[in-house]
Amino acid sequence: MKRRQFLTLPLVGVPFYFARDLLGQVREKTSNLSVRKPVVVSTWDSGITANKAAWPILEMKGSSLDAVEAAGRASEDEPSCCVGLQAWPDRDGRVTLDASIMDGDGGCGAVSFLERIKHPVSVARKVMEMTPHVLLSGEGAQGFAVANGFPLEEGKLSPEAEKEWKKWLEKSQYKPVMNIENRSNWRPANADGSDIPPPYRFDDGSFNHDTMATAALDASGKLAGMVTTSGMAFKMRGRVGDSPIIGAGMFVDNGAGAAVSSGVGEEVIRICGTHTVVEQMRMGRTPEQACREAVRRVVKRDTARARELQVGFLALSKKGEIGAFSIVKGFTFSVTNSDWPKGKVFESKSWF
Ligand code: SD4
Repeated sequence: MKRRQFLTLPLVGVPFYFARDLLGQVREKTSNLSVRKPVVVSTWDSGITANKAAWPILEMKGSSLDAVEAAGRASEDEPSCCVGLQAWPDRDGRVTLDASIMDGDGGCGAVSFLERIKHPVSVARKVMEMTPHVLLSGEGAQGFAVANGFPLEEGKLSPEAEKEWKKWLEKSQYKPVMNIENRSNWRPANADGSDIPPPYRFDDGSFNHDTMATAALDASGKLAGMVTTSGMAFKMRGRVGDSPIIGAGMFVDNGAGAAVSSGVGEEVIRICGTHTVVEQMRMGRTPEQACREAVRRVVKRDTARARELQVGFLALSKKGEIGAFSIVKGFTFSVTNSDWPKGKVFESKSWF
């Protein structure tokens, strides 16, 4: 498709509606967003901020890798429950960060269980560019970061995080909050929204958000992706989610497309989520169909349990098609390109 178009393909009545796709499965009614490149897409409506940092780079014909790193850094700078050093801690009261970055030629780097470093996404890029490794973890990742000039921060919880952690300690119950990251999900009782409590809003009234993941396609047709997160709030100490696992939280291949995920990482790791999505695109599925297939695999494993959790996949094909799919309603994503220089938010379809 040459121009940006939002296509909700009304497949009823189309001769191939009941046709089987390349993988032999019945095609579902689907939608597809095809946009002009360069383009950047990020998870959630807070992705608008991430995209805002990436867009000037892409607009100036910069690389998708630089663009996604800038997006990650912007998210890490923004106070939130779930990204960067101001985020909520693990159950021992320590903030541990996971991040990954990947170009479309197999270059990738990641960090997990990283403490007291402000920009994990940039450390991940250094791992990619300066080491023979893909993933550095914990103390070793921190030492590598410091050796490469990243300041060692204080390691103190933000006031908001401390408050939430203490509240959590009263019950010590681990239950991920569904769609915590989605601003548009909040339904204030007061017209001005002032009654929405933390974790949805901070005391200054600004909104909270969660794991940020970005994919970009640059002017030269190259793809890149990144994810940055503090992982699940109040997780067991040492827990690592999908975000720094290449092929789980994020995967990119210039020959097919890029995919990122947000939600309960354990479910994503089990099915190699984003690798699944990219391989589905390679076999001819649209980004949305590809994301749906990954969601289907999560749901199939334990349907009753799946209703209680959220996993969302977001994909960008090498041709500039965008699609997403989630388990439950409420997964949104932000798109920025020359048609939407300030970004536009879409909601994905969901299984339930
Ligand atoms: C994790 N996938 O650590 C991350 C958390 C997340 O929206 O994405 N939350 O499992």
